[in-house]
Amino acid sequence: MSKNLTTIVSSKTKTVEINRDMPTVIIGERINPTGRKKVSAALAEGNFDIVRQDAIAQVAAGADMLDVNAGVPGADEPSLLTKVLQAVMEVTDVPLSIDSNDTNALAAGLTVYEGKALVNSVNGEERSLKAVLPPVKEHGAAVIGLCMDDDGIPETSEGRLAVAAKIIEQAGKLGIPPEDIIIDPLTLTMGADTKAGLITLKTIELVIEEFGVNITMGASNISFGLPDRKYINAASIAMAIHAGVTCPITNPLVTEVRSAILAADLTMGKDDNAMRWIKAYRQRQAE
Ligand code: THG
Repeated sequence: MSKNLTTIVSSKTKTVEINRDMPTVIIGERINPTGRKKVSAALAEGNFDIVRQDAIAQVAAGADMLDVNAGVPGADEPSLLTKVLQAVMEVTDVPLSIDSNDTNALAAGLTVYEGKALVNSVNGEERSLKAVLPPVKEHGAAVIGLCMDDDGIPETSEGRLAVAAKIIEQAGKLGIPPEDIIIDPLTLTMGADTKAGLITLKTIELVIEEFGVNITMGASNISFGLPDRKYINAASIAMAIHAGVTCPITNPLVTEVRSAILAADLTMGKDDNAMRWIKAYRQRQAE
């Protein structure tokens, strides 16, 4: 039996536990200007109304955590990300994932965050490990480790496992335990390579077998460029949960996706007496 480590994240008032025996933790993906012109424009003007609405709506739809990305091209990201985080903390009490490629923005986000954050992300590049892991340790945060390094994204699952191993080892040297590392096998679109899903699923299995850590993924990436994305996202997320994903980044407002997650949890024995399934059904009926 592989290990089943528990990751704990928190807000000021709420704690979320992540492990493979518990219901899937949904990390809402929508607070992200990428591909959303209106959101980019609003953020650039310092208007956070859409962000607040996206936060409230995702939590109402079942998000257990929210991913917060403020990557507007040309903006001062450390400053913008801290403001967006503060806006989200004003309207919701779920723990947050601080999402940026800018290591200064991640560090700035950690200084305003109240609770134990999830930092999204570090990867196997020397530059990333050096810049991201020390503030994660300093703030006692958890961190997502992406399976890519200075040579890019390995094509094979074994290659991605090796990057995960390197991240876990480097973090360990700084005193960050494996419980505080959530591995992302990386999800490329099947619109470009129809073997992409299979590689991701196999990576999940290998990483769990070896380390027993929690696994996330940008679950919607898998369908970029393809039509009828919601059906692809729903089927693939259910399979990923079977493989061992415990905290996918996805859109709970898409009923097909949220239902697929609940159905997968039910099938995996993670929904006692089908209470969560029935509650979600009643909520939809009431709307
Ligand atoms: N791994 C980790 N973090 C990540 C990703 C990952 N963060 C960002 C991203 N990938 C996950 N988040 C999203 C957010 C939105 C979409 C996909 C992934 C998406 N949005 C629609 C689009 O672009 O077509 C538009 C949404 C809208 O207009 O409402 O698909 O892989 N660790």
